Amino acid sequence: MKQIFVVVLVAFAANCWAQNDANLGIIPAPLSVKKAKGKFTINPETNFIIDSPAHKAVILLKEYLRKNGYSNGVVDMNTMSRKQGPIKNSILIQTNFKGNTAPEGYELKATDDQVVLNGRGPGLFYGVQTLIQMITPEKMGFATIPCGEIKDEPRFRYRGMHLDVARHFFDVDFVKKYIDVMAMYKLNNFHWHLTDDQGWRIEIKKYPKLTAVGSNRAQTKVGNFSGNNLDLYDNTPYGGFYTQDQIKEVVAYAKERYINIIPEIEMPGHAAAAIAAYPVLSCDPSKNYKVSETWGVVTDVFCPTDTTFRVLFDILDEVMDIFPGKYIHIGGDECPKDAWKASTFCQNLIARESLRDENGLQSYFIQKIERHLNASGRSMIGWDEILEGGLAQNATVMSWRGETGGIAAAQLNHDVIMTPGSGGLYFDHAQGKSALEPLSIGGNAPLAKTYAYDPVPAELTPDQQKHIVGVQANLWTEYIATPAKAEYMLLPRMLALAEVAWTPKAAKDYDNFSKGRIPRHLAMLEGKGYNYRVPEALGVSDTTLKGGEFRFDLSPTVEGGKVFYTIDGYTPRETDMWVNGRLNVNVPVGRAIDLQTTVISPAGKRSNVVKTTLDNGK
Ligand code: TNX
Repeated sequence: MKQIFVVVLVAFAANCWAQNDANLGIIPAPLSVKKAKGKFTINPETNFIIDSPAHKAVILLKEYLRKNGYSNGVVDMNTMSRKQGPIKNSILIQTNFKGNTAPEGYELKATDDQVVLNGRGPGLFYGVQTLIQMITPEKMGFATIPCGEIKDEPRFRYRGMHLDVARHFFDVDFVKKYIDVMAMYKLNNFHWHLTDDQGWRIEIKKYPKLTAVGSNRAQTKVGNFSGNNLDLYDNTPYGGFYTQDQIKEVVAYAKERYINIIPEIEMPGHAAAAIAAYPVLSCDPSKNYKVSETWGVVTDVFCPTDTTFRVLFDILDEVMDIFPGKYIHIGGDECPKDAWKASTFCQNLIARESLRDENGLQSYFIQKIERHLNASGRSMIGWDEILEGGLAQNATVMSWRGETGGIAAAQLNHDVIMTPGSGGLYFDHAQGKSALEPLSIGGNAPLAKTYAYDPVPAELTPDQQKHIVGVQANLWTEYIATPAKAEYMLLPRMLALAEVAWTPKAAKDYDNFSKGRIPRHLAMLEGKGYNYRVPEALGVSDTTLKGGEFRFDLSPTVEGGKVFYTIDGYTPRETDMWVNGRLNVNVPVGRAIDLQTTVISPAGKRSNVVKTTLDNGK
């Protein structure tokens, strides 16, 4: 039998890495990148010269330098005697420059002598994020930055990431960590899903039972709620909520990172936790209600009575007091009409207000809420069901059931945020073959699918297209009970979302993203303590190849990781041979061999195994 042998081992040369990449290693890829020869070296004498020492971007940069052991001077330009010419061996960061950049844009130029970064407000902050991504650490106190010129600004003004803390609760530290990684990738809106059937997670001072009762469920469904074991529960109480002080702290933390928070208070559906606390909010207060213990859509919904509106207005007033942003999300999705159909009150209301039917009543509900928000100078966002029965006046629509709702809303001149599950933006969907992935809700959204999404539908006219203000991915947490799993589902897909939201369509390139830039970023995220899904080895796929002599070019999807392989039928692991580079496999005539590969990261995280059958006429 012929031997299987390894021809070349290509180690990853980390320090020339970013230089070789067309996008200088940056995610999301900038609007324009002009590479140049050479690199700027940061050494202990390099000064950071800054015209705005109190700017949030500067605070972030100082934090980065401190955490990474750099002791460089950070000099206030205003205190310098002469401010002329390029000052050698410096990184000049300025917000008071003469020139035009877009509101969130920046320009960065790196030569051998100097790095200059210009931007205003969030633009400077994003410029610093780019600069940090370009820094490749060398020996202690030294680092390099590849030479080149970047001009950058985002494609969309709304770049959102959602987190459901109702189905499972995530504490303040985790939420901050989530906000940190959003900021690193230039996302600017955090959609905080604070209430749902399974839990009410925000303190409301006027209605303490919302959290005293509504934040606790008696137990939780085990496994997939539409699968087997329908009657299996964990028999363990579950709860958690944020105080208003904690929320204020998170709002301030996000603001430091140019991230706006959009709170979501669900109505009229997904309200079982609130109704369990205050049954008077339902159409039949005599019934027994409990905080939901399983998933799906429940029929306990708010009843459109005066009492309900008074309570909801009070709740929204407290919400508006602690969330200063323009937008308040009121849910609006998945509201079954059973309770309204059975209610004499609702039927009389429909008749009195000359509403078409229960869908008309839903619109009546939402429009009343919208007027209340508008009267306080805020704008309403709702899921696309708010279109049913007539759209509220100024509402922004989040299109989640495909793009149909978003298209209809844009045609009616409403602003739209695209977030379709069918577009790979539901990060509760699996990222690979479901048998190899942790429990998920169903649906498949691999990295490539998220990356390929384009938020602007071709059927809209150019004017209507302007109403597509941005894009968002959602992390629903029915099946995500731990921070480790939340991060696994988030990363690296959030990096693809960032590129969908930021990078011009023409500059997107999945090959460059997934092979050229992702490996370095995953290593960096690992170093910062994030969990993530390790993508399968590059250079192989789950398929059958015919022939006798095979050559593979294998590379790991995490920089510093290794591709381990077997040809003996066993699952590859860290005890096996590894190869980063060329692998030649010869298969004797009449035999078939399975080449199985797995990537193992520097910290020991592993990818799913890829099995490639090499068939020489068996
Ligand atoms: C639909 S998206 C929902 C959520 C679920 C999600 C699961 C939306 C507006 N409603 O309540 O968590 O599907 O993927």
